[in-house]
Amino acid sequence: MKIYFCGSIRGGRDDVHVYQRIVHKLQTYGSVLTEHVANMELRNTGEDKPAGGDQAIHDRDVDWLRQSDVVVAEVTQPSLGVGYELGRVVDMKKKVLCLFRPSSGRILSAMIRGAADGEHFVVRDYNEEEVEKVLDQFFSSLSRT
Ligand code: 6K6
Repeated sequence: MKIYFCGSIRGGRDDVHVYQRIVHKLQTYGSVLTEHVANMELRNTGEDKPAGGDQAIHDRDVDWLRQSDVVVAEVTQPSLGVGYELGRVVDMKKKVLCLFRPSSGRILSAMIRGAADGEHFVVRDYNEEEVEKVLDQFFSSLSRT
C-alpha cells in the first residue's frame, strides 16, 4: 500500500515529533511516499529545497498524491500546503484521514472539518498518546471495505 502523509513544513514545524510518530506507525502498513515531512532536519525556511525549486516540489507531490492508495494528514498546525493537498485529493476520491489535536487550543478550519463525509474523508480528534491506536482503527476499517 502507498501512503501519502501530509504535515506542515513552511506552515511551522512545531509538531514534527508527532509527524515522526505517525510516519513510524504508517510504515507498518505500507510505504510512506512523503517520509521527509517527518524529518527533524527539514526546516521551514526553504534552505533544504531540492533542485527545480517549488515547481518541482509541487509537481512531484501531486504526482505522488495520484499514485497513493490512502492519504493521512496531521492538520493541527495550519498549513496552506496541507490544505491544498487535501483539496486536490478530495477530487481524486481517495480515502483520507485527517488527525486533529483539540488540546492544541486551535479550532480546525471549517473547510476541513466540514469536508468529512463519513466515507472517503474522515476527520478524527485525538490525543498524541493514542495516535497509534487511532491509526490501527482507521487501517483496520479500510481492510473491511
Ligand atoms: C524544505 C524546506 C522548505 O521547503 C522544503 C522542501 N519542500 C517540500 N518538500 C516536500 N514536500 C513539500 C515541501 N513543501 C511542501 N510540501 C508538501 O506540502 C508536503 O507534502 C506537506 O504535506 C505540505 C506542507 O506544506 P507547507 O505549506 O506547510 O510547506
